[in-house]
Amino acid sequence: MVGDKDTIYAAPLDKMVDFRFDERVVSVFPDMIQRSVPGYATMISNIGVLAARHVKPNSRCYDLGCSLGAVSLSLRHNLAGKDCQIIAVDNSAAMLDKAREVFANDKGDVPVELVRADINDIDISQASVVVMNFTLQFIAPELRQALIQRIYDGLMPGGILILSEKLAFEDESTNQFHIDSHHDFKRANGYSDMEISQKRSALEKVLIPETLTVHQTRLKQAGFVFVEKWYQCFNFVSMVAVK
Ligand code: GEK
Repeated sequence: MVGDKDTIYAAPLDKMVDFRFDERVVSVFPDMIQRSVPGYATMISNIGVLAARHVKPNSRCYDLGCSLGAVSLSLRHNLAGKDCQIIAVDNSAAMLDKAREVFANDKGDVPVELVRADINDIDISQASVVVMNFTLQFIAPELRQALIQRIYDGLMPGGILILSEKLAFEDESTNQFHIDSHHDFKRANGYSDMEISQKRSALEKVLIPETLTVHQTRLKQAGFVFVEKWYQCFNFVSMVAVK
């Protein structure tokens, strides 16, 4: 996937507005996420690998908060011939319009349905794989347990949830270590100190990270029998939970 270079926060902004997934973000999204999330490409390709082991015949695979469909593409290319269907959901019209173009140019044969909806409202059923790749962090914390429970309830026995999140750490020095390392990663990828700081302010009330313990406890409380962190780079983690 190609797009423009992310320069959204490159010039000083008079007024800081909360981050939104609008047309401007969509046009730079592949560049933005690649330069902002350490390990993004590794996570995307291995989500397909993990899914291939756990997918079941005649089942659905959900990509919740699909953005431009990177996870769905990875699923599609790893699940050929597996008798499943992919349902990719996002509530940003701008994201889904662009995602439609992405899938129109993709040759995979696993059916993909793109749905514009709030993931808190959709039906989840007959699922063998559910992926939330950096989406739960944008859901209001008080709604998170109910969403994880609906995912658990909609999964077949043995089905999996892959959950990737930006983490917070209880211990202040550990937290600071990861924040500083992440900012170094962004600097190494060409973002200026001003871009890093303006983006941080824009995300402050929108992206609410939690600790690994909070995530693990929530997943166990929903009923998942196996919960494992399979990837971490700095404060970015991906977990797998098996029903
Ligand atoms: C990737 N998974 O490339 N309902 C539906 N979609 C939502 C909601 C909601 N309530 N809240 C946020 N979103 C992708 C990256 S980005 C992560 C996911 C990031 C959507 C939002 O519109 C956006 O497209 C996505 O969740 C989060 O692997 O940009 O850091």
